[in-house]
Amino acid sequence: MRKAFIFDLDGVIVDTAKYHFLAWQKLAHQLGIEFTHEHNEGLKGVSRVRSLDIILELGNIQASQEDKNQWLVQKNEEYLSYLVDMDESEILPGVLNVLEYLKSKNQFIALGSASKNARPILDKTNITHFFDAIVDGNDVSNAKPDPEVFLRAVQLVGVFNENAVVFEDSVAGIQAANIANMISVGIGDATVLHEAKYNFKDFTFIDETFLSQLIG
Ligand code: B16
Ligand code: MG
Repeated sequence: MRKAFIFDLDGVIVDTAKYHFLAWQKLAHQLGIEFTHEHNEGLKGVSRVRSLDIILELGNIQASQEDKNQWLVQKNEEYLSYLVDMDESEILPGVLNVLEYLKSKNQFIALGSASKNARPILDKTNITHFFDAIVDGNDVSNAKPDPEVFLRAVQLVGVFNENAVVFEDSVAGIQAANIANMISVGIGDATVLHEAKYNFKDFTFIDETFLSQLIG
């Protein structure tokens, strides 16, 4: 039976958190708000709109919707400027091997990301062809830990939830996978992602034995 392997994007396939950080930090400084790497950790997997609200709360700033919209556009333009030269070299270690192995075993591969910039990132890194389904921030209305993004992905490939595996680097994403009764695999710090069923520091630690067990 074919299973579905759902990949988060930012922090799992590519390390775009560093670009989100630079773009949010620039906006925060402009608004007189201190914004550190630690603050940025709390924005992983969080939608763009919610991220801005969190930053404004840090600075105790109340703003009109018009101002917020303008800042969201500004932040995204700054973020996109870091992606101009993006290519395959930004794919995180071990990811391509796992994608190729799953493809060779005829498994469904899907993307489940909160980012509205997911498709151009997959194109720039030249991996769009691996994906049977792509669900991103443009397709869902409920942010992780709501499982909507992963539920859409399994619907698109026609697989039951319990036959789906989710690779995630955010706590909210792991919770979303668990709520949906999918197999959650944390990528990153196992202490932070302790709610995941399995944990790996990165994809270089995921071997074919583990993957073939999941495939069953
Ligand atoms: P964008 P993921 C998430 O992507 C990021 O982790 C999060 O930091 C970002 O704010 C969010 O996408 C929205 O991204 O501004 O590009 O729409 O981890 O769910 O792939
Ligand atoms: Mg992520």
